[in-house]
This record gives sequence, structure tokens and C-alpha cells, in this order.
Amino acid sequence: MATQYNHSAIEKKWRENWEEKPINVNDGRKEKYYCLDMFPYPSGSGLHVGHWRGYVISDVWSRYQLLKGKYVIHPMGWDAFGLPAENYAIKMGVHPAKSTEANIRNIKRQIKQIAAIYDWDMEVNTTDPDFYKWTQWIFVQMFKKGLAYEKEFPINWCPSCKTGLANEEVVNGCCERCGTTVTKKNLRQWMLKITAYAERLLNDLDKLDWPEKVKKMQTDWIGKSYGAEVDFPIDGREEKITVYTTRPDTLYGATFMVLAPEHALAKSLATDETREAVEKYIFDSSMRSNVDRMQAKEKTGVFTGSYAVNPLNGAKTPIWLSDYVLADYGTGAIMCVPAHDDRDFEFARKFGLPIVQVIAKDGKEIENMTEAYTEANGIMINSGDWNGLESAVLKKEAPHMIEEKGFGHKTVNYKLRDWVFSRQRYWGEPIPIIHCPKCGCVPVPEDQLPLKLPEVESYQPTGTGESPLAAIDEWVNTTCPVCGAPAKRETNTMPQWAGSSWYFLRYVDSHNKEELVSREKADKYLPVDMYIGGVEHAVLHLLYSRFYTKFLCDIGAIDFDEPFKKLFNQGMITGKNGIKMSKSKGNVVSPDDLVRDYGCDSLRLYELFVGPPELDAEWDDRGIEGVSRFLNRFWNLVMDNKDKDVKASKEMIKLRHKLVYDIEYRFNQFSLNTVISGFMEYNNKLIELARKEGGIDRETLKTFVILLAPFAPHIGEELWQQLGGDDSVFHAQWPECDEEAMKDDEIEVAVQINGKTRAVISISADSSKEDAIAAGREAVKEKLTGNVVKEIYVPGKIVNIVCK
Ligand code: ANZ
Ligand code: ZN
Repeated sequence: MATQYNHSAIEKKWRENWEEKPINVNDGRKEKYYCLDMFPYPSGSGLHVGHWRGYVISDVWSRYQLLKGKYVIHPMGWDAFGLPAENYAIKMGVHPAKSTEANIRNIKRQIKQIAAIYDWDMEVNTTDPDFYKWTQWIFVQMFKKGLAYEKEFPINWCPSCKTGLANEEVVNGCCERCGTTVTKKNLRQWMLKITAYAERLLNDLDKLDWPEKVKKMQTDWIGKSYGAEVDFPIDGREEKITVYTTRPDTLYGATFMVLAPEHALAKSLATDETREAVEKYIFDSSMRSNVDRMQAKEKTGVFTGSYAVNPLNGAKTPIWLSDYVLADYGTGAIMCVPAHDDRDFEFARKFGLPIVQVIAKDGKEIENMTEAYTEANGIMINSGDWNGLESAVLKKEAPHMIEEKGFGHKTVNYKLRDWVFSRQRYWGEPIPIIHCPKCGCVPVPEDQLPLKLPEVESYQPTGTGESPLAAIDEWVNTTCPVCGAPAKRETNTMPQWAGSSWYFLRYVDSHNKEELVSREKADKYLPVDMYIGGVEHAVLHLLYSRFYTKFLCDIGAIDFDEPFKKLFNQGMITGKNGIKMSKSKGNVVSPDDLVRDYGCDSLRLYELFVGPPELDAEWDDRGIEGVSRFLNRFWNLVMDNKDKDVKASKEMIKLRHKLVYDIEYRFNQFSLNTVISGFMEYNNKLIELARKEGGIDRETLKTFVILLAPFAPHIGEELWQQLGGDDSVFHAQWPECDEEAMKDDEIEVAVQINGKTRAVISISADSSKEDAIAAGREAVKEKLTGNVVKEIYVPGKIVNIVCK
């Protein structure tokens, strides 16, 4: 027997080899393939086996493209601004740049253990001034186009992180980072007008080869709906209240109105009797977050004392305030149709308001309504001249009718809000704006970018809604770039998403001092062909990146408007019983020991073997034994046969082509776990055939080694060399499958009925008994009389059907 498989020696040897002479991914190749990982936040706790999975998937896919002859772009970098580094700084007094640097060093060491073909020359770090210069530059371009603007309004506020949050960062009413209940605070904010792109962000989803689930999440997040704005005059006053409704067909059923407590008219609608209650209600609601308000178990509200007039029938409807109506959706005011809307029904029941049914199934009114009739199909009743119309038809026509009658107009609404883009924290990109008393907001001139983060004494946010930067007088006080007058710098910083919204563009030209990315390189290497990462980024990062890309396309910086052609979401690796791996639960499995004991190649295979890559999987260390045993057996197979110099039999050639076909098919289906089990099956088949034929030809061995190499690159290179391959196995040709060669041989079989030959059929040589009998019956089905009592197959010779 040849030498034993020694993973440590082999892996060490090939690491050193690749370090010295990196695998060339470019030599003269024409077609590019950009395969991108979602870049990590360099946290202090390092990588666990769950992080490995995504990186192994992307590396396997990249190496496959390389073997298919493409020029592969496969970069890695660091999303390094953000709260954890800053919170650590507050606690330990270490500058976030210092701890970030140490974390990057550690994670980079761990990532290198995976042996992925990252091009480290492309590496980016969002906290590097040479990088964030361009993050700031993009902001300035948006400012110039009116897409970055200032606004004072109640924002989501995390009292623990002491910072404002985007809607996307609030999960079930709590801060996404620390879990504290989010409240409201009135603050001057920088906003990005992502809503200007709502329609394109929605429509262009069609162009993308993304999981339907993610597309649906983005569609829902953008939330387009059609409806009408209807004006209700206020009884006895000049002003009108405009409501937004998707159901103008129910206008006759509007028995009261509800305004958001923040509505501009809310306070003024109060009368002497109601003023105190109204003001208290407005104050109380200001303390609650949107999500909290939407999910509240019990509806609350207060009557203003004023009435509005239904423009259709002149009915006087009481005006209430309630915080189930959101200030920043539609017009912040609604007409309430309790008979046909659940929330309105609940509110009407609680406060004893009238309920009038206007849509009826089969035209019959419900006697005792116990819940809203929310179906849109039925016949109109109690609706004046609309009576008898079909509600589905009316729903479509009502907006036009309202427009014609002159008390409203049709509208389209989006749930998508503009993006709250300022944070009152230290560890982020300074917003490059100067506030001049004469000129207003003036962007920092582009030749003065990057505007670097200054040193501070305390990283603690002030808690007054100002960032720690506000405490540095020398930095804050400056002069206006336009008029030279004394002026002040903006002290807010950008959210963590700023750098990750465009980093993928920078990789392909990461050293460029003049431009964000040269047009030449952008045209040649972008956009991303395959993006691999967790599904948790379905709306946040992936929506922001699409927005940035569209903007940069609009200003001519790049020539495409979707960043990621294809998206793959890998499932999570969990601890036992599906529990998320975390330090606090003590169930984190570190890759380090597994690499030491079994080798990198075994761990790579096992990461894929645990289950379909798109599904979550429970980790069990013991499973790695199985793949490690396979690598050993494969090693022995190649080493035992490499020098035998046998000629491939017909059967061997067939097996080789079947192997190529099966592996490639599964690979292209992204069914990576079944690729690994395929390797195991074919390894066994080869062992068996080799025993029968006295050996395996070199081409078959080489073919298998190439197929395996993307998954287990060290053993791939070593066996390739052992088989006499010069150069790297990754410069070999991906094997082609010849479907003709794969076909099974045909043999002739006689079909008999009660021992008499009635037909001769030709079937594949390795047909099963069932297949042979089925084919035989089919061939003689017209000659069969009576009941079949028995069927016999003499392999390769006869099918005999016994009838009575
Ligand atoms: C009358 C009506 C009758 C409604 C009915 C619904 C059913 P989407 O589809 O999500 O856009 N609405 C409007 N503005 C609101 C706000 N700021 N806060 C809370 N609710 C608001 O929902 C639109 C519907 O939600 C609107 O249509 C309005 O209630 C309510 F049988 O008007 B509807
Ligand atoms: Zn000025």
C-alpha cells in the first residue's frame, strides 16, 4: 500500500506553495465571474463553524468558475464601523480603530484557514479614510441632487444606545442591536430620499435571479398600494381633513374619522371640554414607537369634540385621535369604516361608535355583526346611488368618480419611508456638511475629502441627541467654504450601512486615489454575478445597495443599475436542537480544533455535507469522521492505481462520464450536499470496478481529482501532482461529459407468453428486473389473454409471462 493520507503535511505544503505562487485567476481569460461574500463585521469573538459555511460555499463556487475558464473576482474585506467597537471603546477606553485592527488581524487569520482563493490585494476596510472618502463623496453627490436633506421629526430612539435608528433597525419595537424598547424623539436628522427610487426598486426586482422569498420581502417592504385621497370638510371651519384610503368604495360606511396624534390639526380640533384629555393623549403617544402602536393589544383613543362632513352624503362624523393611525403613512388621517375593517371595528366597539354595513354578500345585511366583513366582494347597500353595484367593480371606479366629483383624487402609496441617515455616535463616517449662518448647509469641498474622524477624549454619546464630536470645539468650529464666515461642522455620523451599500464596487479598483472606481474597471468587472450571504439582510443591506447602485448609475459613475445579478442565501448552522450558536449559550463550535484534527479539506467537505446549503442545519462534530474516511479512501484509490497504467474499459469510460454528469448537474443545482454524497458513491463504484478490472486508468483518476478539487483544494493539488499533472489543478480543464459515452449498452431479450417467444425487445444491459418485465409486457400487451399469474426475468435473456 502506498503512503498514508497525511492531511497536516499535505495542507502545510500547499499553503506554502500558494503563498509563494498564488493561483493565477487571470491568465488571458476573457469572461469574468464576480463571486462575492457578504463581508463580515470584525467582531472580537472570531469565527465559528457557521461562518465557515458561507465562505466555503462561495469558495467552492469561485473555484468551479475558475475551472470553467473564467476570470474569477473573489474579494474579502471588513465592514468595520459600528456600535460594538464603540461600546468596547466606552468600556475599556481603547480607541475603536485599535480594537478593530486587532479583530481584523484575528479574523483574517481564521479566514485564511479556510484556504479560499481571496485576492487580498483587493481588500477593503470601511473605516479606512481612503475608503470612507468615497462614502462621503457619495453623500455629497446625493446632497447636490437633493437626495440628502435635513428634517426635524420624531424618530425611533434607543434610550440605551442613545442614538436614532432607521425603521429597518427596529425589530418588534426593540433596538435591533441591544433589545431595548425603542421610543420616539424629536431630532434634526439627515435623511436619504430612497422613496424617490421606490418604483424602480420595485419594478427592477423582475430582472434579478434572487430567491423569491427575498424579492417578496422587498416588495412588501416597499409596499405599493393604490387608492384615493378624499377631502372631508371640518364642520364649521375652513380647513379640510384629507384621508388616504385604499377602499373609497366604502365611503358611505365611514361613520367616524381618526387622526394620528401627531397630525397638524390634532390639537386645534380640541374644544374647551376635550382639551385636557386631547393634550394628554398626544403627549402619551409621543412616547411610544410605531411598531408598538401597530401591535398594541387594546386600541386607545380620544374624541376631539369636532366633526367632519362626509363629502358624499353630508353626514356629520366625529373626529377622534388614536395612535393606531400612523403619522407618517398616507396623510396621517383615515376615514373609518368599522363594518369592513378590523381595526375600525374594534375601535367602534370599544367607544360605542355606529357601524354601517355597505357591502353585503348576496345583498343581504348581517343582523348581528360580531366582526368586520372584510371581504371585498359583494353588493353595495346603504350607499345612496351606489346601491346594487358590485363592490369589486366599484372599488376600481370609485377613485375616478371621486376625482370627477371634485372632492379628492386617486393616489399611489408606498410603505417605504425615507432613510434616517444620521447617528449620534462616534465610530462612523463624519457627515461632510458645514452649517453656515448665511449659506445654510454647505458640503465639504470634494478636494478636502476624506473628512477624517477627529480624536476624542470620551466616546460616550452625550445623550442629548448630539454625538461626541460635538464636544470637540476645534473640530466643530470652522469656516464656510462658500463665504468664509465662521461656521460649524455637522457632528452626526453615518449609519453602519453607509459603507456596505457600495463596497462591492470598490474591490475591483481598491487603490484608486482619483475615483470611487474607474469606469474602465467597472465596465470590465462589475456587477456582481453571485452574491452569497445570510437571509437576515433581505431588506436592509440589499435594498440600500440597490438604491446606491441606481443612484451611482444615474450620475454616470457606473453603467448598470442593479448590483447583484444572482443571490444565494445560505442557511444557518446551529447548535444542538436548532439553538443559535452564541457565546452566552456556550454552544459555539470553533473550527480551529477540527482543522487541526481532521484538516481543512475535511472540514470544508463536512460544512457542505451537513445538509442542503439553503437550509439551517444542526452541527454535530461526529459527522466529520465520515467525510474524513472518504478522503482517506479516495487517497488510497488514487495512490494504489496511479502507476498501474491500465487502459480504460468501456465500462470504466461509461462510469467516468456518469460521474462528470452527476457531479456537474448537482453542482449547477447548487445541491452541494449531494455533490459530496455523489463523490462517496462514485468512489465506491470505482473501488468495485477496479477490483474487477485490475485497476483504473489515469484519465478517470484525473477527472475525479479535478471534480473534487474545488471542494478539497489541498488534496486536489497533491493528487494532481501525484498523477503527473504539471501546474495547478485549478488551471486544468473542467471535464466535459459525453452523453453518448454515458449510455448503457443495449441487449436483446426474448419475451415469452407461457414459454412461447412472442417478441424480441432491446433494453439497457443493467436494467432492473422490474424495468425488464415492464418493457416485456408492453411489447406483447396485445397478445396477452387471460390473467397474468406470474412474471419471470432471466437476466439478459428472457422475460416469461405466465397466463391462465
Ligand atoms: C377606509 C377603509 C375601509 C380602509 C376598509 C381599509 C378597509 P395599505 O393597504 O396598507 O396602504 N390607513 C391609511 N392611512 C393609515 C395610517 N396612517 N395609519 C393606519 N392606517 C391607515 O392600507 C391602507 C388602509 O389603511 C386605508 O384604507 C386606511 O383604511 C388605512 F374596509 O380606508 B382604509
Ligand atoms: Zn457661508
